[in-house]
Amino acid sequence: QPVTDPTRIGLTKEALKQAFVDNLFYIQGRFRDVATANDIYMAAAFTVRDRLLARWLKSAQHFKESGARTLCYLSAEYLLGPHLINNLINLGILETAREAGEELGLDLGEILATEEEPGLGNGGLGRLAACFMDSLATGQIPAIGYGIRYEFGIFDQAIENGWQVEKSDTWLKNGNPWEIPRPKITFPVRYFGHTEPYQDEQGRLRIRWIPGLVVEGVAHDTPILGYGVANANLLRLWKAQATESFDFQAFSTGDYYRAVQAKIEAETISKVLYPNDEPAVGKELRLKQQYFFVSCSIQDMVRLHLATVGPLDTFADKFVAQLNDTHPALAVAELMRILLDEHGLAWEPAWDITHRTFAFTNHTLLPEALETWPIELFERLLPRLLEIIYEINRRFLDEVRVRYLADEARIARLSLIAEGETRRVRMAHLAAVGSFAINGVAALHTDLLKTTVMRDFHELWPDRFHNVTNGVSPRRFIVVSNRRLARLLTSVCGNEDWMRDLTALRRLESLAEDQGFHEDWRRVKLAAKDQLARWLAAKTGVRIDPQTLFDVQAKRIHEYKRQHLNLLHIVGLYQRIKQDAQFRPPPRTFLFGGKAAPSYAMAKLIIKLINAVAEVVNGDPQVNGHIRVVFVPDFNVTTGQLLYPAADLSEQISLAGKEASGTGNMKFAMNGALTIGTLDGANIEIRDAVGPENFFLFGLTEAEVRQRQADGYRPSDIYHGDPELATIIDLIDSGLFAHGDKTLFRPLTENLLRHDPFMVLADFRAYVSCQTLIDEVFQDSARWTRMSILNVARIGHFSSDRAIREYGERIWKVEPVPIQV
Ligand code: 26Q
Repeated sequence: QPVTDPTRIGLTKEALKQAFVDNLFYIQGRFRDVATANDIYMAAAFTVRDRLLARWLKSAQHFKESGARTLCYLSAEYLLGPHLINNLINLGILETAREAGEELGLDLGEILATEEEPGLGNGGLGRLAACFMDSLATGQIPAIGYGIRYEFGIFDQAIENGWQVEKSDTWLKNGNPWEIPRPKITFPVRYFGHTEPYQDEQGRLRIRWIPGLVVEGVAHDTPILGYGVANANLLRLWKAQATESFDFQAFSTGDYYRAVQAKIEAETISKVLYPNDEPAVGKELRLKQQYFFVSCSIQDMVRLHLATVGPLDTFADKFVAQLNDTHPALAVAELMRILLDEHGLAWEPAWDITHRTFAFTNHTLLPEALETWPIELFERLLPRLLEIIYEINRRFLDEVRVRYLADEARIARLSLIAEGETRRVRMAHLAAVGSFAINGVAALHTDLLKTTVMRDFHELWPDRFHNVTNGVSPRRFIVVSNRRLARLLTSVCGNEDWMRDLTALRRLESLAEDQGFHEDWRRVKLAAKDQLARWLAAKTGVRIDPQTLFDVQAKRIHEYKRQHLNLLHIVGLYQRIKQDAQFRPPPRTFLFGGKAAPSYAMAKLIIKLINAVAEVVNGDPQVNGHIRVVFVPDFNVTTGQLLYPAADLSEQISLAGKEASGTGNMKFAMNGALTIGTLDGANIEIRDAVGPENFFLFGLTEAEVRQRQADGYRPSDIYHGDPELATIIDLIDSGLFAHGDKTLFRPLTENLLRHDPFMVLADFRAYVSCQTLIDEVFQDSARWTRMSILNVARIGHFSSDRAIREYGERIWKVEPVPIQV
């Protein structure tokens, strides 16, 4: 029944104040004078949550009654960022809430800063899932996001003595007001054990899986509200708990210790996010996690279908499920298992349903990042799923055999099973075979997919391949992150429509030469730089000057992303500034941010080198007025919101062909940073959109990279042919940045000289020349400002709203279903 209590749903200042006071008393159980910062945050969050609930329940009810086709996004990661600010904006009550706070003597900024962001992801892929949830709701597409409720998300990064130190992320310690636990929505998930055949009542042969361990998944629901609409979708994350029956079994034999052990083992499954953005070898718990959330999600979809629509033959009409990389690829086998074993369907109709349900997004071309699992582990942990995968493979390879007349080499390449010393299941092949659509995340990436890792699949099924270039949420990355820019854009556009149609920013083009507007534009940028500088000083004691060029590289630390190329440039500048009194480029502040996978030694050494160079450069009075280097600790959504608006220059310098898309490139450009970048991932399309004259391009093309590699790339030749480069590398080896230790950075320099798999040295000269051009252009502040304005004016295509529209039209065939307030 419609809720009408204004204290629960009213959007006026008075209603918000009343609700806040009520919640502080009745939920937090506090009088104002003893309330902690967390009490106040919780009361504010519940005030906003109440206002989401009416919209959410109405959406759910309407979707159910109308039988709306629903997109299920299956992702092991959601890097959401703080909820409160986003929900205030989407409800359109940010300013009202600020005023309500003021009248209660509360500072909204402080309340917002109290929230612990849910860091349930590593980087790009997890953040993409969060942007997509935002855009799905905004685009009024009925959707459920399924994933894991990690008790510990991505680690908090501290820097100690220049090294990364990981601290556990305790985001739930003060409670999570955004989630609603659903203790009655639970599903059993089986592991281990064996399978056996039996005859069902109709006398048909069926398979039964007798598990060795059963764990339960409990739904935890978070409403995701769209911007400026009443639609709210569901983010359903699963938490693992021990099943009661399992406990009782051990208790009844008097084995209390074993019962408790079993409980711990069960709860371990959703305990912690794997902090790697590449598969780690053979980690049983990781495979357990993947099956855990996939099984709960598919069981939930089947339950919803049976409860609302009915017969399973229409399952793929009601639902479409997007696999966010291969992490949820087991869903293909799990849906088959449920249809075959639990609902008694024959193989062909079950496969028809399954195959019409799934679509698959690939996010990487790096062969080492393609997920495979040893058969031995698979067989032990998921015996029934392996049987099903074998049968999928048998039928698939029969098809291939007929089509290619027993071309054995091709059959081996396409097989879901990689033969070799240890046989392994290829998850990308499982996902591809089980899906009706396969997509890459940027034009170049999709082209390369078709010709490299997925070549044989593309030859087999060319029509299944699509490109959907990534996008990011303009709510999160402009409105939340950069209030001043948002206000300026609104004043130019005359209204806030650009927030849901980012291409409306084209109107800025007419102001690209306007003197007065230039001043407004620069004021906005300077204020963001100032804000970052103040935050950094308070947080780390490091002082930076907002008048300098802010050059930012913020992303996971990876050799292919080439943070060390950036460093070589910095060391080169340091050296030249010291030795040549004539050489005085415009002052720059180099900012780095990003986490390294805890087991990735080279990435950690790169962080150490950044901090080591920072220590020497910043401590040298001869140069520290010209360049400064800062490593911003704990790059996450919250710190990103400070960095993107403050950047003048965005570093997107991966080796061509390695970065599938990149999304930071879009976030920076949306905030008026100019890009120095290679022809990689979405950089290519960004450059086309903003105009090549407004983008600093350098480096080898992907084709040139392949050619150089084929010709036999010898990085030491480059070292010997470029004295400046040699000096820089020698300087790093000299111990200058390591208090005399000549060996500390050897693993890095030796790798560059001997192997240089990401061709840092090959691109060095072009990179430095491009940086020199940037120095020149930056001094012409009218020219720089014009370029910056044009970047924002032409970045509209990279909104996740556009990406979701493309998925909806080309792949999902879903339609908006508006909800009335
Ligand atoms: C897999 C198996 C076991 C453990 C961990 C993983 C794992 C986890 C996370 C593998 C990969 C990831 C994350 C990958 C990722 O973030 N990829 C990025 O996706 C972005 C969104 O499409 C792209 O923009 C980036 O180019 C891509 O690198």
